[in-house]
Amino acid sequence: SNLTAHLSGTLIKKSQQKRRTSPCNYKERFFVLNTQDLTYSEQRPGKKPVQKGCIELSRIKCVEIVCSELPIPCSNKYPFQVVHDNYYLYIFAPDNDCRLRWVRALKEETKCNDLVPKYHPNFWIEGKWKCCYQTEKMATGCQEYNPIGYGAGTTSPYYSSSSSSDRRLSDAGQRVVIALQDYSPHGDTDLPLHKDQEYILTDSSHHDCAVLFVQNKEGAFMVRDSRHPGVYTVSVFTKHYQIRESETSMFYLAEKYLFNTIPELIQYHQHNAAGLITRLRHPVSLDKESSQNHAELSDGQWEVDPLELTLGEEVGSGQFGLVLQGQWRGHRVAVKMVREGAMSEEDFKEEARVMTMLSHCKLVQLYGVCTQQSPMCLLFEFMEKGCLLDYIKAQKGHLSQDTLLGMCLDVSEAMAYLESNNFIHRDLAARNCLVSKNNEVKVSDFGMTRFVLDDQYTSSQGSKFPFKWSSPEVIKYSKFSSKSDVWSFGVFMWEVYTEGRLPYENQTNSEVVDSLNAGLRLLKPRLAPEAVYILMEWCWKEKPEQRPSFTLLLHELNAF
Ligand code: 4IP
Ligand code: ZN
Repeated sequence: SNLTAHLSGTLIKKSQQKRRTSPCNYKERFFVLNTQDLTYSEQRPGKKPVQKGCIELSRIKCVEIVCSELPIPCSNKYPFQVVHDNYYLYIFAPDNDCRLRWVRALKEETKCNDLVPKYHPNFWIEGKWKCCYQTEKMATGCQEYNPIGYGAGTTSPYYSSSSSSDRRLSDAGQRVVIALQDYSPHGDTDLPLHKDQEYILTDSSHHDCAVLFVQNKEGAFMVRDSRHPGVYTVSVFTKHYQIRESETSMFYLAEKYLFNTIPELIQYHQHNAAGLITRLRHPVSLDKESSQNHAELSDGQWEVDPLELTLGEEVGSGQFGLVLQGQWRGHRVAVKMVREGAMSEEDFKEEARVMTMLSHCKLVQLYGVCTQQSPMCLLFEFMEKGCLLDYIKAQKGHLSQDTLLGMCLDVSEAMAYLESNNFIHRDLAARNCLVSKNNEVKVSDFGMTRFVLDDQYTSSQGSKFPFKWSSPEVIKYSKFSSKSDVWSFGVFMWEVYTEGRLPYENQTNSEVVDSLNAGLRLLKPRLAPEAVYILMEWCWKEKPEQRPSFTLLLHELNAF
């Protein structure tokens, strides 16, 4: 077939860095694929080409597109990989069609080889796999390899990939969307997206255009494909904004706020109106099941029947009021009684559904809410040993290195989970973590500051604002993100390793801001190993994008 015909053309290759001393460079080469091998040569004007390399096809273990958000340092922007022997050859095509031609032809020629079951969808760069953060170049892949067709395994519930030559599915009335840029998967259920490739929506509700805003509320929004192919629109109640792409291939709705991916953009505007008529408050879905669920839930699935709840003694007090011990359906629970006027209850009730769905062994579980009575109360998992900050102070001098590291690990696990769910904590600190009967540390009060009505607490001008845990961009522009959580996590680690000291002990808030601006950071706690302090400093990078993700932090901490 014409797929297997000899294919040739000029592409750019990255040096394979076979030796430790190999340079990292990008060279234009003339590639030729025939039935035996893939060769590349240097073309010299007016002279015979000189062959530089030859890869026997039988030695190839994987051929796939590379999905990466990293800037590509050569003029061809469409990377693919040829894995052979113990080497990764990265080749860059000038456009996506060209890339797909090569990938398809190479896959066709190698489909009967001894192939890898899994591959790495992103680059190996600076000693790490960008996809899974493994630090071993020969580490097993993190994504199922699909030897037939390009575009990797289809594990996502939302998308199935289709090749552009196969339009039968779209003829059957399904919706086809086109990826605006490469997207590399961050979790098992994530599907890599390849720029310009078509995807069939198997769950069209998420993008259906003929949406009536059933929830006729300010801030109801949805992302849909517009009438123009490949263009997305965000509809906010009655207004529609087109998602635009900047010259630097970033996405934006409002000019000044640029994002690498559409999910990041949406997440940001869920918290910040930034030029829109309102922030994106209520995602609207046409999915029958979920809207039905929503209806069911609003008359009470996470709604706790006060008759099922037995209240016990007081165990403390929190941001919203008293905390009591209680008993509910055989669980020991912590009941937070919400003081009148302390919480924006309507907003919270809507969010409670999302929050009860967040469930991880290192997160303090929200079981439900009791809104039928006043004051409203929230039911949480009961944590026998109370607040982590008090716990470490009380144990001062008796905490082993393993225990200290374990606390950081527990919390980074919970935070990696929140991060993967695009959920921002906004107030991570030792005082907001709790200790279980088995000494596990769990993260509590995630996202709750959004419902606090006390200005002194929520405004960065306020006296109760958690300044010393806040990143510069939060202090300056209230720009919250998982990366601002990462900053707070650095401070949290510092609290752990100082056994509960107050950060910047003798400094006022404005002195703290001045010293951060001057590039100063908290000093290394005596108990912190050098490697742990390096992680802290990494969390305190001025620019949010230079800070590690929680997935990466978790990985690093696990390696100690
Ligand atoms: C060379 O760098 C070229 O990039 C080679 O590519 C590359 O070989 C070498 O990588 C790298 O050292 P210099 O030109 O600066 O010597 P090409 O052969 O296309 O010129 P690969 O193996 O990528 O073909 P190492 O890893 O072989 O050293
Ligand atoms: Zn990987």
